[in-house]
Amino acid sequence: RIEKFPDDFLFGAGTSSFQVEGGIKEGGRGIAVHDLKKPKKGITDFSVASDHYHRFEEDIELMKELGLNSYRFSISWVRILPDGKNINKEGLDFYNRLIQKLTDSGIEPIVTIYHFEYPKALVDKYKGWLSRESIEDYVNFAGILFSNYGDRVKYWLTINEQDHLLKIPERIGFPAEMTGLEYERNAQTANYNMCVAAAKVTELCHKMIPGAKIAPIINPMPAIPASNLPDDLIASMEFNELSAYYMLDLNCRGKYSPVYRKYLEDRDIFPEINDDDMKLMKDNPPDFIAVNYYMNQTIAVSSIKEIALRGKEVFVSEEVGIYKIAKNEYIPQTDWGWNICPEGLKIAIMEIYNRYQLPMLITENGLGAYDKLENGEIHDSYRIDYISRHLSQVKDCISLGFPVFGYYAWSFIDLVSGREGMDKRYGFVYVNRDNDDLKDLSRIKKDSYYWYKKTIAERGQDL
Ligand code: BGP
Repeated sequence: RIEKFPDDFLFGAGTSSFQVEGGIKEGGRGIAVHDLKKPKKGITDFSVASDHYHRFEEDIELMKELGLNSYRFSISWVRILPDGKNINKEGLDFYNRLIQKLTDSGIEPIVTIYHFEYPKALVDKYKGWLSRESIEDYVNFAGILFSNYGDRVKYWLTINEQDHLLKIPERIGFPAEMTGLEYERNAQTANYNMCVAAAKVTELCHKMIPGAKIAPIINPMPAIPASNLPDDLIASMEFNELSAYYMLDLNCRGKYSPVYRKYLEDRDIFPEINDDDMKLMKDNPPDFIAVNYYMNQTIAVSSIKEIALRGKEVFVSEEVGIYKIAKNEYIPQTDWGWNICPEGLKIAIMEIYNRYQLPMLITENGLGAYDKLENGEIHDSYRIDYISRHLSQVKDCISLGFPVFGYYAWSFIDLVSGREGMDKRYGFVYVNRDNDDLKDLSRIKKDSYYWYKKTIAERGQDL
């Protein structure tokens, strides 16, 4: 087993624009579809978030002190193109200053082009990803980023977690009334359009930025069979096919896998495809695969013989007649019911590499928890435990020869969680605010911040 992580290993942490920036009405920013979603009672919206829009310089100083050699963030589509078409110079300037400050600080920027922030203007205009016109608008957006930042940004990520994005209607601008089979069919069209768009952007990136590397981002939840019943193993394999690989197969091979194709055809929801698009995807595979890993699933066969629609609940979807989620006495859960299974990260790395033979970057992994501020300190030993156990699995994979070249904890700083606001915190740096009280928004280093600093400095020798 290797003693330390390699010298060029990227030790990073990440955020996404709408979850961390705030300032949603500033700098000429337009409206993104999720801005319109009303949060649950008592949960904050994204209007102030962690105020990174005003404090990014202070935040980058904290990254530098921590010793991060890379930082993953996303660029808000609606800051750059508020109406989806016309460039907003203030938005360009903001990210220009951010990227400059990172590179001046010796921190490698890695940019997610599209992390859940879709312009409302494009939904109003042509129903967003349901229309083929969406492809050109995404390519146009990416091209603007490549020409403005390609001199300093070498690593690009196309679409954050397309596999999960498609299950969250408000993030793709589908109307709430759209449900059932109609939703499923439209989600397949959106998925296909996104894959074509990602292939075009991959091609463009290689043309515009020599030496740049670009990847799709997947959030796999590798399945463990619930028992030694062979049918549970088959159900687990089908779960992986239907929930994760369908997207990567298009991105990396320009193909629908047989299981996925059959699944769609049985439901009469296979999208309209054409040979030129499939060829485009096949000819423009990514340079690596970005993996966001939070949890595994334990899967049992579902014996009810009927065709059901996929559930709308993002993380516990079941397919009646194919698979169901089972309990696992060996796997504890977070306060939000997410399985904690570091070995699942190793399983994901091994399976993805064996299927695609591409290098991998772990672009998200972290623990959402209720943190308690006590006398100006946050003792988050639970987060240290979670991250160290996952990083240790990454070290194991590298020792075995799997090409993983970086790890980004989620998140660098506390930010607004997708659905739980500021209650569910992920950062190494605490932001002094609650859901309903902005307090002073000051930054406080948690115990995990000091732990990660030491781990990076020693290149993970204690893991
Ligand atoms: C990933 C997203 C992130 C982040 C994370 C944690 O799916 O890419 O943006 O939100 O999950 O999820 P949550 O905030 O719901 O706990």
